[in-house]
Amino acid sequence: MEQYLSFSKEVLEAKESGKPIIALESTIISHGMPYPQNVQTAREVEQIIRDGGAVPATIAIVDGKIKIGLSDDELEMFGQSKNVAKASRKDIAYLIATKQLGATTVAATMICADLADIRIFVTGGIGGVHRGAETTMDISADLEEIAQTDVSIICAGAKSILDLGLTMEYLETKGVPVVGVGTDVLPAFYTRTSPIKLEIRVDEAATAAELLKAKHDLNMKGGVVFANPIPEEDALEEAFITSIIDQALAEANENGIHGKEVTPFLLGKVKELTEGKSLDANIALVKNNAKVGAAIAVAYNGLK
Ligand code: PSU
Ligand code: MN
Repeated sequence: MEQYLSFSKEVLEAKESGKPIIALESTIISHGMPYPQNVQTAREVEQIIRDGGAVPATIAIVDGKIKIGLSDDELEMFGQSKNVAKASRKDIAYLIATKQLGATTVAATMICADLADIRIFVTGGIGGVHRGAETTMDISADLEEIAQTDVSIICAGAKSILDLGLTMEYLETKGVPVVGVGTDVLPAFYTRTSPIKLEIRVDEAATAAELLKAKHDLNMKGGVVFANPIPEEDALEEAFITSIIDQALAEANENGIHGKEVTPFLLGKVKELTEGKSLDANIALVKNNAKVGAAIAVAYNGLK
């Protein structure tokens, strides 16, 4: 395994001293946000995690290895996104074998975090069941990964570019707990609410940590999704974002966008149509997730 994993000094020291570590993905940097906001956000998110008493480990594939913790230059390189592949589960081995740069999705970041024995992962939103999946079969590999890999995610729910109802059905079938953080309904990324009720809610990081401990002690595989709503002051107006998402979806259809290009295309389109408001919201919610994630990681570490 050492042949494939390369830890940053900061992460290595955290491992040795038993500090809580939080995984971060790199697709959000290379394919989820434009430069330079992506790099700036990545740096700020890392700092929020440090300020919260945990250690950030941004994960990516570089030069035939899985990097657990990126240097500042590497963050910059992934931010400028030249020749960086979007790496999901299916791509990892190939990108390693051919020594190409890979920005890891939620699914791939979970696999790498698991190999590095990191159990908590902060990001913006997870992939899910796309609208129209009953004919396209476009279901993100993120869902299958959450079902089988023991890494838990703090996110702001899923975006309504997806079919949220079908995404929840999929997770329910797979037995993935979706936990509302201070909420009884699934947050929809840009907005704090959706019509979908959640059956599990936590209001304290300590409760989240106890839940993770029980799951771990019971040897239950798979992750937990902590759905943490975007802060009120950063949320977008629901009717506004809904009409824009509909427009972005229509353009994706007209342009025949499919496969791994769908999510980056929609994110870019939504940003363009909202004149950057979606990007501001995205940045704010990731930072908020970092804060909450750090608190959960610290509490969980305290139970070990
Ligand atoms: N949602 C976002 N921003 C992102 C992604 C999703 O708001 O950057 C990325 C994540 O890396 C996620 C991936 O794992 O898109 C899902 O892509 P796909 O639907 O192709 O599996
Ligand atoms: Mn897909």
